[in-house]
Amino acid sequence: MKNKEFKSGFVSIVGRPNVGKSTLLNRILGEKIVAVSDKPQTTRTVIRGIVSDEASQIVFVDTPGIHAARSRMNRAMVDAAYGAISGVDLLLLVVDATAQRDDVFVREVATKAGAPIFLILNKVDLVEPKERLLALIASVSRLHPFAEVVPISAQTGGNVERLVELIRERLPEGPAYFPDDILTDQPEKVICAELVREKIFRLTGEEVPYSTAVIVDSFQERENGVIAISATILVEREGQKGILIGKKGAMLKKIGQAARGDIERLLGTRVFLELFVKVQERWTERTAVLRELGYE
Ligand SMILES: Nc1nc2c(ncn2[C@@H]2O[C@H](COP(=O)(O)OP(=O)(O)OP(=O)(O)O)[C@@H](O)[C@H]2O)c(=O)[nH]1
Ligand SMILES: [Mg+2]
Repeated sequence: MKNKEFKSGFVSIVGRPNVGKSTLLNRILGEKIVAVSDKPQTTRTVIRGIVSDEASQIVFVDTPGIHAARSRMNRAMVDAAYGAISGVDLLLLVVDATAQRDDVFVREVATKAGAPIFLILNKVDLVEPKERLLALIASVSRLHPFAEVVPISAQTGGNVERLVELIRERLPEGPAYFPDDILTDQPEKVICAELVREKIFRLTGEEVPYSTAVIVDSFQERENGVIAISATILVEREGQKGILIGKKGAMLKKIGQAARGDIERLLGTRVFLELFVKVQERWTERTAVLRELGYE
């Protein structure tokens, strides 16, 4: 039977914050389902992205960046990332080719991993001159017997197809874990909240994104095919609420428009998006809220 040769596996994408893990997942899927921003700690939870074809299914696991966490929420984020290091078939350990390399960290993850590791050198579009890349590959290869060292640009897509081929070659035989027509294990509501959160990360400054969470309260398809979404943005202080709403509501409008564009592209239908801002003091330290958000 053809079924016998079907290959499948779980592949975690791990690394320090801001190295491009979520950009890579979106690039591989060809759709934006996870938030990407130039601020560290954009990703808060583990989100799976699924790539299926006739002969295989790869379940990619995007994870929060591993960092020295202080708040309760951040500790939960890092725990989630460490949790995704084991129990998978392959690990993509992503490093930023343009940043100072953290060898201690790379070795630590390599020691904890129970699966083969591909060391992914990302952002190579920024590496000049190109000869530098060879030196980088050589030096990173000395840190651990990686199954592969793969230079890519998640942003431009450079070498990403090759990476997916290399992953497929490594997959064990196994069943399809998910239906072949779904992109992620997360409900649409969660992805919509993620896309709104991304806009907050991109459009507001320093502290605001880190005090913000988004909950989709309702998601309804109307008779005319329009999907009506209503979401609450949580912040920790009145001042942050003011910043998010902006002068005469300008900032909230900007966030809503940008998020609606992404959500419409993803769902392939017109969307009506309504946003509300609510202050909930110190929610990043409160178990009940963290649970409701799926962060703990
Ligand atoms: N030039 C360039 N920039 C990239 C590349 N990949 C990602 N970036 C940028 O790097 C920043 C961080 O990207 P993310 O995908 O959010 O990084 P992450 O590793 O998921 O970050 P956390 O979720 O915070 O752990 C964003 O500004 C991306 O646009 C790349 O290949 N080249
Ligand atoms: Mg991320």
